[in-house]
Amino acid sequence: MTPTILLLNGPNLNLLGSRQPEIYGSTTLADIGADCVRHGRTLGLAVDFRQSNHEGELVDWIQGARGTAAGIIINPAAYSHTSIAILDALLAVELPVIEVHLSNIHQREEYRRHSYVSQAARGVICGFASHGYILALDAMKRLVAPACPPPDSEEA
Ligand code: CA2
Repeated sequence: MTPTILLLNGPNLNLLGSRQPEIYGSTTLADIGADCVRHGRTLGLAVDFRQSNHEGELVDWIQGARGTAAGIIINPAAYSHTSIAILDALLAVELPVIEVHLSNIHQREEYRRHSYVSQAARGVICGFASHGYILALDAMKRLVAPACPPPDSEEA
């Protein structure tokens, strides 16, 4: 069975491509989602790509991943720096978690340099713009199905 990766995006990321392109680039979230689904397919992973502006909805989705997803990739956006609720949900779900940020949060304002979510993450990728999501999928593939070839490979 194809493992599913839940890929979550936090508040305001729905605005990508429309404002602040000097920080976040000109790619829209829909473009990133389509790239992730396509790249996931080449890795033999199904990608369930979602965005919410609501902390509780993100917590509900993380809780719902138990038994349905093989791993979680999350760009928690501003909730990275504030949300113990999202941290607790990620710790409770007991799945591999990778945190992604478009920008290099360590090069920015002091308040962005700490992420609560990082405590639940196997790894953190930041500063590579939308390519960070692709890097996270490659890393997740190794965590969830290291020996499993993609569907179109000769070994499949
Ligand atoms: O670099 C990232 O991916 C961030 O998670 C983005 C968050 C920010 O709060 C984090 O510190 C770092 C902000 C997402 C807001 O995205 C916008 C996109 C376009 C226009 C306005 C906001």
